[in-house]
Amino acid sequence: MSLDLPPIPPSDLDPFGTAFFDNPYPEHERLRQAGPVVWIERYGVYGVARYDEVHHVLNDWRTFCSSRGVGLQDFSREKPWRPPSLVLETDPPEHDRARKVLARVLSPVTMRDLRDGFMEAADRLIRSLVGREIDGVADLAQAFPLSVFPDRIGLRHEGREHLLPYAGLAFNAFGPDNELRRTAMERAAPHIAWVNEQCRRENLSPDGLGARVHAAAVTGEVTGDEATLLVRSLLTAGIDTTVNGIGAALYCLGRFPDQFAALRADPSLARNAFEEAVRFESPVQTFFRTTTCDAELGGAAIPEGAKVLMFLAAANRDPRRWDRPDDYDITRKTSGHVGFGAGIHMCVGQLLARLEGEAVLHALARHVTRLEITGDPVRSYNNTLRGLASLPMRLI
Ligand code: OVM
Repeated sequence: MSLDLPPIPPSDLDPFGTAFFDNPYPEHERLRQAGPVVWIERYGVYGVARYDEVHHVLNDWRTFCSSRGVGLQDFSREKPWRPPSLVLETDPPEHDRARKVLARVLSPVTMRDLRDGFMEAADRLIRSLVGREIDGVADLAQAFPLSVFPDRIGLRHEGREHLLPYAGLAFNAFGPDNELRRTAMERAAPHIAWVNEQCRRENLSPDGLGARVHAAAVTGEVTGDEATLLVRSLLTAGIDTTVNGIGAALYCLGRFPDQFAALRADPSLARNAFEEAVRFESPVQTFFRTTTCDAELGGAAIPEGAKVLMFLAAANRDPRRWDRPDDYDITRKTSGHVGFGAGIHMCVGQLLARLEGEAVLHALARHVTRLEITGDPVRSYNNTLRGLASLPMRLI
């Protein structure tokens, strides 16, 4: 036993339990205070909750790899529930080839083409909701992405109801074999079958983003089967994430009326107001990495083959990094938050996510004078995603 490095404080927390999901903030503070690295006894994994260590792990892919899975399961010891993602669950150099294709499809040039249509769609949706009692989740946070994303991908209309359950399953699958994950797996078969089928070139409209992923197979950059798997990444990561991001922004603007007033006074703050909601709520709460060798982290010794759980949400509110971390402030300098991750795996769809968020918040700023929460928000439980199942509200 090595005595020259400090012991790692244990934690009996269940970071995938509903009690924690109901109010993670006191536990986040306890984890940050315990030390730079903690030992999560229940699952036999290391945890990092301070900004510096989370940022370090995200930026050292050689030591903290993704190819053994970014959930609790170690793919080198257990069979993954689906063929691994070619971007999320790979390391360089395989990762970089796949990433390049998606980065091109989700580039600033693509955003320029999508922008006007997204702004108009958000305008129309918000105008249709003003003066009504609505569910901010179903009628807005889900309705907006579902009204733009599947069409732009080039998906057929029939079966789109599989998209959110499939994403919910994929994000639950990163967690332990708890009731959330088991229940999702029991119901998974029809969602998996539909999504996998839609990823094929012949099932995507020729003018959509899905077809543009398949265009990379024509030039030989990837194989046809790889292109199909890359479209699966768009369908897995592209919808429930933005639903929860937009939901987070609505929940923030409802709880902090002075911030909604500031947004109305200056609608050009819409994009930063969305970004700050991603920092504040962190729709993607956690990801894991696996050590490729014996490593040192925050002064602690971590053996090879260990899982390290990154508490992205805790890093995004670490007082060592952020002033007034628990304030939702739409004028804050948000850069550096890890709500989209960091390093080589940082969200490849972040421009599309921001465009959706900006479109919704810009429309709210122009068409809504009051945004009121009118009933109890209902939480949605997922091993990775933080968000609401329902948010009763009135737009005036
Ligand atoms: C993927 C993917 C990427 C990011 C997040 C994610 C389920 C999946 O490539 O399939 O969450």
